[in-house]
Parts: sequence; structure tokens; C-alpha cells
Amino acid sequence: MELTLAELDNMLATYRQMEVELRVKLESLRAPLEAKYGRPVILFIESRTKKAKSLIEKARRYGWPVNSEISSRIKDIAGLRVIVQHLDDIERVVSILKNRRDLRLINEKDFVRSSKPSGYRSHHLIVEYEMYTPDGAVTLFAEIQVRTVGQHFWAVLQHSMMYKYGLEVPDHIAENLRLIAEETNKADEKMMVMRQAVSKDLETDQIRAYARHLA
Ligand code: 0O2
Repeated sequence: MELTLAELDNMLATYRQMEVELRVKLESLRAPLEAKYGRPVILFIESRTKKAKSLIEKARRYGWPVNSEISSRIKDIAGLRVIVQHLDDIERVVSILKNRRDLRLINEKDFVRSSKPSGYRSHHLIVEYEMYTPDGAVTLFAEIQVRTVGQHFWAVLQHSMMYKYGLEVPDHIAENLRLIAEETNKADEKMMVMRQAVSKDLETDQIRAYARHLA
């Protein structure tokens, strides 16, 4: 039986509780990571719980009824993003998350190693998380996306352009966005190599040589 609007709102309130809890847990990793690596690793966290309208739209898109099974089918009702500085920070954060006992890894998509056809890059984890609601313990899915600030820049601007065009994205726009994604990835790689050089306390002329080598 389809959920009533009130039941859907109740369900989404539980997801919002999870979003808040997970956000605190992710935020709390920032300071120890900065202390460990001597620089910020996590820059910021974003999070959202889908609104009823967008949950219903997604269910319709897949042909699923919005019933009590919806929370086992749609696994990104609660979504969090961890924005990190460098490409190798993604692996650091992903490995930390995969080794926590309060999160159970259900599925992983590494769009960093192998980008989506749009050019999109990020590392996605679907996790299961147990929390305590006023009605007792429940275990729910959440999606955590980990990406560099460069990948985030591209994803935000690309998303807003795609939104304008809907499904009818002109080929030349899609192709340009793919090219910019590639350039962004090259910039991410160069920035990581520069950081590694800088952290080795190289002399200025060695840093310049690095920069020339990367150009
Ligand atoms: P929002 O606004 O982030 O909630 P599906 O969820 O059905 O679309 P799937 O396979 O379940 O597909 O999810 P997938 O491919 O793992 O990732 C979906 C999410 O990744 C999207 O969520 C976006 O956040 C992000 N994403 C995936 N591809 C792109 C892309 O080409 N460009 C941008 N900017 N983001 C992308 P939502 O729900 O679509 O959006």
C-alpha cells in the first residue's frame, strides 16, 4: 500500500535525524585529520535529505510504488558529501569510512578511477547506519560522496547547466563539459604533485622546475 503524505513525512524526519548524526561524525574528522597531516584534508561537508517530491519522482522514474519498501530500494534518501583538498585525500577518507564499525559498506562506486560518461568524478559509498529514534533502533541506508574541491567545482556548475537543458543537452555543451572535466582532473593531479613537492621542503628553484615539468 502507498504511504500517505504523513507517513512519508515521518519517514523523511527519520532520515533527517540520520543526516544530522552522520554529518556530525564526518565534521568531527576534520580536526584530527588536519592535525595528522599538518593541513586541512576535509574542506567542508554538505548534506541533504531528499524532499518528498523528489523521492516520489525518483520512485516513479524507476516504476517503484512509494510504499514501505521504498527505503530499501532508494539508497540515497539521505546524502552527504565530503569535499577534500587533493585526489589522494579521497582514498584517505574512503578508507577511514570503510573501516568504521558504525557504518556498514553496502556498495561502492569509484567514479574517480573511471569517470561517468558525462565526465563526472567522485567516489560514492552506500552505507548502512544504525540509529536510535523515539521508536527504537532502525537501520537505514545513506550515500556518502567523497570528492576533491576541483571535482566539486565541476559537478556544481555542470549540474546547474544540465538543469537548464533538462534531457535535451546539446552535444557541443556536453562535449565541452567533458573536456573541462578532463582539464579539471589534470589540474587536480598537478596540484597533488605540487603539494607533495612543497611538503618535501624543496628549494624554490626545485619547485619552479616541478611547475615547468607539469606545465
Ligand atoms: P542530487 O541532487 O545529488 O541528489 P540515480 O541515483 O538513479 O541517478 P544511481 O546509479 O543510483 O543513479 O546513482 P549514482 O550514479 O551512483 O549517482 C547519483 C548521484 O551522483 C547524483 O545524485 C549526483 O549527486 C551525482 N552524479 C552522478 N552523475 C553526475 C553527473 O554527471 N553530474 C553531476 N553534477 N552529478 C552527478 P542525484 O540524485 O542525481 O542528485
